[in-house]
Amino acid sequence: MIQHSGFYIHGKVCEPRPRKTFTSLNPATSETVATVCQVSVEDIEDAVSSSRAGFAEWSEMPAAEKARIMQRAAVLLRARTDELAELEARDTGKPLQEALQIDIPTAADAIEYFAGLTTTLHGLHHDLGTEQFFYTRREPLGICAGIGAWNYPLQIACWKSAPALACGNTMIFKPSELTPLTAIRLAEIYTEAGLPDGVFNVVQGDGMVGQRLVRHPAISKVSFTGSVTTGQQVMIDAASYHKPVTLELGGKSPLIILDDAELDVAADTAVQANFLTQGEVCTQGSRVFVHHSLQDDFLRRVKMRTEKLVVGNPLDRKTRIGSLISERHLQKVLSYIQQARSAGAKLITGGHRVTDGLLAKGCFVAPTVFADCTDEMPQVKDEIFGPVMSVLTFTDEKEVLNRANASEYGLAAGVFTRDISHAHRMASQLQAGVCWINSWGATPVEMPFGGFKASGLGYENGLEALRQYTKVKSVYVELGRQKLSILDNGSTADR
Ligand code: TXE
Repeated sequence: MIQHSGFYIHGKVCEPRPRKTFTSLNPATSETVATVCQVSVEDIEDAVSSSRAGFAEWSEMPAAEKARIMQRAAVLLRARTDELAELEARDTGKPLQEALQIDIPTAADAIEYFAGLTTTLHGLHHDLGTEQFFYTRREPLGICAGIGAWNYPLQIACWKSAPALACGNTMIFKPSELTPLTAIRLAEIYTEAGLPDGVFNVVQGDGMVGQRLVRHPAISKVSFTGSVTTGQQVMIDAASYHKPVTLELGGKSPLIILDDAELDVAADTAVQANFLTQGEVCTQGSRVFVHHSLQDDFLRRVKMRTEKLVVGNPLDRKTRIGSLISERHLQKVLSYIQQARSAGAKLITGGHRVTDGLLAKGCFVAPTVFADCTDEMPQVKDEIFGPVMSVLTFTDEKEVLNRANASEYGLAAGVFTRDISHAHRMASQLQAGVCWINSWGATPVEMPFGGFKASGLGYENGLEALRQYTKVKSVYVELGRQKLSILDNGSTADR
């Protein structure tokens, strides 16, 4: 059934005037899931005015009350897991099973965690002797903009809104135009939980709408998830207004398997690290460096596991590989597969579009593994954001560290070894914001998440996120009489 979706301003869905609309497609079937109203310039002004009013109320509400509202929202969100997961699967093409297990629970985790931190926000008091002291106040920034990507739409909306709201800010959120639906449900849930009107507004539209938010003088901060190029543009636009940005961008992350690794665990994890959400994950472990002595055993295991993954209708619970987000993105992924072949990489499995039966209407690509890869090959250097694993070999630790770090990106990295001291030594040298040891992909909300180099700026999650959404004011207090050097002529007689 085709839905009609508006945007969400001041506690309600808005679509009063005739408006420009765009459609949100289910990429697995090419059917329209919803027609969505694109906001106009006036609508953005309405969202800002509403947010201003929301800020006046929310920033002054006692922290415990804020926490209770956010906790209620987390409970409501969890209670609607089935409905939200299905909507997310239709909007993104990802397997329903994943949306049930990852997208919705981790979205709720974020709201719950930051609800708990709301009452812990505090400044400090510092004595400077007996007559002076200062204290600090951790103040909200004001109206924040959240701009989302299409791979984890609801999770991204929660990773951005939960810390922002916990710190007393309001947020205007713009989901990706490719996945506009669950953000509206989140807004409805917040309202139902008791969030004052205007504290979380959702606007809909393309990059121009995103840019208007970034350039709006009343918006104090931008948190963005998306591509490196757009992230750079966001930073340039935000710089004109001196507004801080948090950027969560792409990656080309190395997963390193040392010669003493437990090979079954490494193979299981490499498959998950590459093929979860059809590889449309910023932390995809797409450069797999395996010690040369293990290559054949590793490839055998990976091939067997990969070929068991069911490519199919995302709504079928057995499906593990769903549809890519769009025909355009599908063509990009297929072009990288072709380039890998032309560059001499050896195809181990996959390497083609899947068009069996009804899948022909969608954007399905078989999970693909290439061996005999070299660092210069296009599929090894560039972020593909699709189900393509490149396996490379190495002989010694120094070499693999250099090669792993020789990337413009620095989002994630991982090491597999039984020697835990060795793993820690390597983690300290890997240029990545997140390093996993004998694991890949876990992003518990308690753990700061952010990229080095071109992969981003700032952090989401963990206590670090609170710093991204507050400013510190220092208040200096004089109890006696200030010593004024400019007036100090050695005598105090005339004072
Ligand atoms: O991203 P864009 P796209 C990578 C991945 C993917 C590529 C392109 O490699 O293939 O990016 O994806 C909004 N000012 N990632 O085209 O264009 C836009 O409307 C403000 C990695 O979707 O960056 C959308 O809401 N906003 C990533 C959001 O930015 C602007 C996840 C992202 O769009 C804007 C997704 C502007 N000037 C893609 N232009 C990750 N980090 O995981 C566009 N937007």
